[in-house]
Order: sequence, then C-alpha cells, then structure tokens
Amino acid sequence: MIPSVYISLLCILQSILTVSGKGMLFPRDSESRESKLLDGIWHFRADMSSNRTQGFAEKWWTKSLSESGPVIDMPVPSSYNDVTEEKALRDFVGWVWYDRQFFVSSSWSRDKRVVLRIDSASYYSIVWVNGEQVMEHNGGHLPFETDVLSHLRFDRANRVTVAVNNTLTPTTLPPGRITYQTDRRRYPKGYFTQDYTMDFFNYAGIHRHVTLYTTPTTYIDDITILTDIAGNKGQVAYTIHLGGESKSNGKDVTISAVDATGKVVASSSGLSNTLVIDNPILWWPHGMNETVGYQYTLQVNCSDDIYRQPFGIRTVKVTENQFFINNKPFYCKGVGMHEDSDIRGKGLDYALITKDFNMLRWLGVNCFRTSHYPYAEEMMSMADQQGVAIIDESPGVGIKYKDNMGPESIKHHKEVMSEMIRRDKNRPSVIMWSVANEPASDLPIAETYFKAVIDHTRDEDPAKRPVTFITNVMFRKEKAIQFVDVVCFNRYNAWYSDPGHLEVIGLKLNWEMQGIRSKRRRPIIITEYGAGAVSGLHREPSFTYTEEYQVELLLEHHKAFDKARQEFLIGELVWNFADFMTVEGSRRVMGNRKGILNRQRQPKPAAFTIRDRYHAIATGHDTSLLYKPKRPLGCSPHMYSSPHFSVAPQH
Ligand code: GCB
Repeated sequence: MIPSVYISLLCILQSILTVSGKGMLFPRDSESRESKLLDGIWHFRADMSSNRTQGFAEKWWTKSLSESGPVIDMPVPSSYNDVTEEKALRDFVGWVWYDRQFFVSSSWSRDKRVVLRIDSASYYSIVWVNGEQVMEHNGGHLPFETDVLSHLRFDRANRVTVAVNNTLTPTTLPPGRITYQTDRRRYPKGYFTQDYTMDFFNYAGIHRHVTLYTTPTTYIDDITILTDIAGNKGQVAYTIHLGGESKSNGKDVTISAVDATGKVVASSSGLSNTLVIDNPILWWPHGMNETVGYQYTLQVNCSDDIYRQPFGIRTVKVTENQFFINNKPFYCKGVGMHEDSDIRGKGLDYALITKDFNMLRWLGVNCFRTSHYPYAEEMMSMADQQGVAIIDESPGVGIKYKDNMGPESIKHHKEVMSEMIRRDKNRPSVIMWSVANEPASDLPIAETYFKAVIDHTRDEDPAKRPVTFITNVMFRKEKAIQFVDVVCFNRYNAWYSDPGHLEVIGLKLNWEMQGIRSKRRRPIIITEYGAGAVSGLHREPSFTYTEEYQVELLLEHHKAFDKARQEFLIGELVWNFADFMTVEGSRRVMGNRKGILNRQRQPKPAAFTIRDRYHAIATGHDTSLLYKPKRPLGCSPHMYSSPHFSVAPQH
C-alpha cells in the first residue's frame, strides 16, 4: 500500500515551482523600497483528514479559512507544534493551513513591484494571494519570494493563504520516511509513523518573517561582493544584476563603499568593477584583532533603485595543516547549535537570539556551525557584526540510506546549496560550507553523491570558500572525505562508545586523527564531542548523565585537543550550546541533554569549563592548568570559575 500522506505530498510536487529572480537580497528599506511585516497571529488549521488532502479537495485557499471550518490562532513566526495542548498537533504530519488578511497602501500600486517573501517555512509550501496560487517552495530554512502586485487589491482587504507540509520522504532534505502498520491485530486503523534519523524534533510551520516589500520595476536583483587584500589595499570586486524591465548596460549604476562612520571610501560605476580601499579595516572574528566584525556598506544606486549591502573585507585560506583568516592562523573555539527553544520551537525570536549571542560572547566562542540547517538571516547578521565565524551547514542531515542518494536527491541537494549560497554569499562570517552532517559516507554511492554536491557547491560560490561535510564514519571506511577542504568529524568517545571510560578518549582520538591524516592530509576540526547531563544531577565518583561526568569528559578531550592543535587540529566545537528537543525515544530525556546550557540558556558547570578554556586559549594562558575538574560542581560555579581565578594568575 502506498502511504497516503506520501501521495498528498508527491501529487503536489508534480506541479511547477515558482522560479524567482537570480538574487535573494534581504529586504531592506531605502529611499526606493518599503517593507511591511505580515508577522502576527494568523488563522490556522491542520488538515486532520486521513489522507491529509481535504484542504485541496475543498479548495481551502478560495475563501478565508474561518469560512471553510474551525480555526485556531497561530503565531507567525513560530513552530506550531508546542503552542497548543494538543498532542495530535505537536506530532502532526501532513498539511497545515495558515491565512491572514492585510491591507496595502494605494501608494504601492504605482510603478512598483510588490514582493511577498517568506524567510522559512518547513518544509514544502504553497502560497496563494486572494485565492490565486503565487508560489511553491520545496525545503525549509531558506527564503522564497515572488512579485504579487498583479494579485493585490488596493481598495479592500487582501488574503494570504499558506499551506505547509512537514512530511519527510527519502528525497527531501532532511530525508525521512513514513511507515504504515497494516496489521489490524496489533495497530489501530491508519497508524503510521514519520521516521527520521536526525536527532532533533521535526518542528514545522512558518518559522521566520513573512514580509511584503516594494522595489521599483527596474530593480537591483542581486549583488555579489568578493574581497581580497593586497598590501595595504582592500580590493572589493562587485557584480550587480538588475531585474525587471531594464535594458540598462549599467551606465546609470553608481556604487560607493561607505565605512562605519558613513564616509565614502571608494566609488565606481557600472555593473561590475573593483573598488580599492586604502588601509582598510579588515573583518576579524573576535580574539584575533582589536577591531572585530568590521563591516562596510556597498551602496548601489541604479536609475530608480537604491540598496545598501553590508560586507566585510577578509580572506580565507586552507593549507595542509592550517586555516587562515586574513593570513593569520584561525583556531575555532566553537559550539554546535540548534534553533530551538520552549514554546516557539524553531520560530525566530529576537530575545532568544540576542541572549544566544550574549552567551556565545560570555563563553568566548569565536565560531559556530549552523547545525543542521541554515539559520535565520537575523542570526547570520549578528555573527557578521559581532565577529563570530560560521560553518554554514545545509539541511543535509540524516542522509543514511541508498535511497537518499539517488539522482533526485542529488538534484534537490544541489538546488538547496545554490539557494544557501545565493542567500549567504556576501557574509564575512561564513568561512566554510558544510553540505551535510553525518551521512552514510561509507556507502559506495556516497562517492558519486558527495563529489557531485561538493563540486557543485564549489562552482556556485563566487568566493570559493572551503567546502566540507561532517563525517562520523571511521576513516578506513570513509568514501567522501577525499573531496573536502577541511576534515570535520564528530566523535562521542566515552559516551556512545565505551560509556563511562574516560581513559580511552585520548588514545582513541589520537589514533583516529592520525588515521584520517593518512587518508586526507587536511586540517581537522572536531565538530562534535560531548556528553549528556541533566541539570542538577550529581554523583561522586561521576556517572553518565551527571554534571560531573559531562565536565570530566570535556576535560579529557581538551588534553587530546591541546596536543593536536600543535599540528593540524584547527578547531573544536562542543556539542551542544544548549539542550534541545528531539523526537520521543528511550535514549532521550525530554530532548538531548548535551547542552552546556540548559534549554533556557542557564549554564551547567560544563559551560564554565568551556568558558575557562576558550578564554585561556584566547589570552595565551596554559590550558593544562584547567585539566583537573573542580569540586563541588553544584554550588555557585561563578565563584571559582572566572578565567581570572582558574587560569594561571595574570601578571
Ligand atoms: C551526532 C549528531 C547530532 C546529535 C548528536 C548526539 O552525531 O550530529 O545531531 O544530536 O550526535 O547527541 O547524539
């Protein structure tokens, strides 16, 4: 029997996707552009019919949702899963429907494009304006948009309807499958499960802003900025792509580079050229220079349109043993993260991301990975501004089976990489692309798959950043690290393997890193290591899941890292920044507890361990002084844990 939820998804996939312009510039107001957020409380209904197709059969988009049946309030942006008391909605699989009304000023009707943009909806979306379909998009975590001017009414209310399907199939990213149980003696009628191998809750809904914005009819569609440093000069090569009716050869395009004080430091004209900035202030991650996260603005004026694109001047280079930013060796003191919090799930929240960045700074983090999908642009901008380097990861997580690596999957994965690069290519914080997390890169088919996706990523990125994927396959069986620029690997020694045996960590890590090096002579980053700890759980001697064990396990890793960073280790990212929700299961205690912060972003003792270490590395202190765990862990950790106290006295 073919699963009915599949059918409802796949039928829709046959229809034609909306092709948007070449660019995906972040909506920014200017003298020629205005925007209006459609965030707020929308009407919402999950299609609970057995095959989830009632909404299509009854054409719910043709009138307001409240007319076609009962609705509930739903915040946008937010995941829908945790905002009600309904288990059926928390664990829902299939189509959900959103709608709301909005008005547009009649001043928007003249000589303009009016673009409707959704920054992220997970995972498959169809959008109607006033009952007419305007776009479809396959995949979460990335923006999609289209010009909706011809569908708008300027004399009365408009309606936008969005249907979103969170079903994961073998060819979606992340992949998954629906398993039906048809034995009526053991399972009730209609029983099915959405199975997936990724270790985070499959939150769904409209996760980021919905925006309407205007541009002139001839508009700046895309800007690409490439920077280089030659002596005391910063070179800024730009290319502008105009959209709309323009037959312009670019003569009317003027460009200025403006510094942070508003002073024009270089200017030019034409669609493509190179600006030279004397004695530029470079973009640096924090800890490498006094000026951190410095950005200029490229102001682009074409006949009708004005757009201001921030950029940083910096270079990135990888050698056999090192990673250089602006020709200085970079060591990643990092965390793996998630977009995840109480109630809102994966929904964008300004208070949360501000707190997260404050905690990153407090920890001394200079780098994170967008595990396991592209993060909100608001977060990426904070990283640009605060000098936090990013390994920008695609939603290629859970690629575990042969049927996740066929031609259809390759095609989709390439499209996703193109969309990611289109969105993030100008960001100085993005120092590397990660195309996937822990795929089955030991399968023979992985060689073809990852060659194709990695080559494509290299081709698509105009800045030619390094490309990687994150492996957890033992080096002897690894088929795809041959293609990466930096080897990134995740390993849970003394946790999933040899639990409780901290004494194996150093040996095993060293053995494995040497093995990797014999196969691929590239710098290594440990992109995940860690242990689960339930806040407040103690045991002496330590025991798995206690705060003591988490600290001891991290410290044991740090000894091994300190040896390897003399040679080829260029980064360590503890798993995870904060506890996060996962699927229900016997291996998880209300989610994954490997956070060094709990889900509410309060520190466990391990946070102080990491903080001490990262600050000690940054200030050049002897990190071996930190190897011995401190006791007691439970009380006022800040009393003994500030870098001033625990690191060798500063002279
Ligand atoms: C991993 C995965 C990550 C999991 C983590 C764990 O290797 O990359 O998504 O959450 O292990 O805690 O098991």
